Amino acid sequence: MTTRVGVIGTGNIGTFHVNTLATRVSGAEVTAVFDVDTQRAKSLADDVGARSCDSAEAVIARDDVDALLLASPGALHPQQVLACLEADKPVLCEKPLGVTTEECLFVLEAEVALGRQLIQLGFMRRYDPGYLQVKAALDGGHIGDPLMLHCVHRNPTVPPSFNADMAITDSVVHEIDTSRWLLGEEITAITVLGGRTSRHASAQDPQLVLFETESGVIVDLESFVNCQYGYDVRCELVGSDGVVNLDNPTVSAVTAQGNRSTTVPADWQTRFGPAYVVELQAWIDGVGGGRYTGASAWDGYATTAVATAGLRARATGDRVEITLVDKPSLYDGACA
Ligand code: NAD
Ligand code: ISE
Repeated sequence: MTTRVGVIGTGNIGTFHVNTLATRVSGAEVTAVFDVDTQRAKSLADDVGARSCDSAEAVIARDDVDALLLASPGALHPQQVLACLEADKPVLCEKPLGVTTEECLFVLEAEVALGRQLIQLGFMRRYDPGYLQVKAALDGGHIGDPLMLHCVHRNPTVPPSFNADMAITDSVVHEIDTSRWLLGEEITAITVLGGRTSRHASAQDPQLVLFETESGVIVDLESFVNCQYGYDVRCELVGSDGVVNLDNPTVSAVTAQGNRSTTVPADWQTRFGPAYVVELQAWIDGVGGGRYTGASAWDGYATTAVATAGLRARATGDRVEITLVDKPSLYDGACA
């Protein structure tokens, strides 16, 4: 069976996902796309034999669209996800589910009222072989009880408009999701520290972010979005009986003149390229049978709740606590 996908937003990741669906995912066909940049949408549609539509609503309503992929700006996600729910069509929504906690809760409640899961969030690290090995080491009992998680998330550069708040809502959200998923518990408090700022940055950068979890695990994250040298995402999970490290995947190493050197991925597409393919294949495989292996609307809500608390923590310098609503039973047994 082929799942016919409509894509809304054909910018960086929308284009990447359309090409992945068209060339590397089995059982999927991109049939319709929409972007306010109509030239870009048309050119991409032509590349993959899809139709370029006049609006997001038109894509969602089409009879030849079974499922939607949203890669529009995050502020538009709640309204577009709700339209997918109204049309009773599954949707893979790129992160975030929404910009405010209230709108994420509204979407969550709409899905709960529907009584079944149609929403998956695009937190692709859950499909990365490295992160899966870290999780397997913890869940397999190899390092004992988790105590601390040390993380680094560095981007080479960002545009001057990418401010310190965006570093939290756009970049740090990945560690919010991976920490919750790896540890299997919620984050209850967040603290954000600035410090000396890089001369390459137009806003506070780097930032040190601390999460505290329900059981008392401390997560520290260096978020540095102008590190210059490459895309560097690593972590070390410290347990009571051992440690597990996630490094950049090494594809080759040059050893010469007393040195051994490896490359650092250039960008997120390079580093997580394989994870996006697995993510999209799992989504397509699950859509038919209503089986979701990825992040849910609950994860989207919880992540935005932590990120928005992080914005307050950053603005005030205070430790900010996070209280979530009770988790609806619809999400019992979901990954996080
Ligand atoms: P982008 O700016 O490159 O692309 C966004 C696209 O949406 C643009 O082409 C823009 O014209 C279009 N758009 C604007 N208004 C629209 C509307 N009303 N309807 C439809 N399209 C509209 O941004 P991006 O980097 O591709 O990010 C898009 C989303 O994907 C964001 O939510 C971002 O956080 C997420 N993202 C996720 C990852 C990841 O690793 N999972 C990576 C990058 C981006
Ligand atoms: C981007 O939007 C992503 O989601 C990338 O995965 C992340 O590393 C980057 O910092 C974000 O800007």
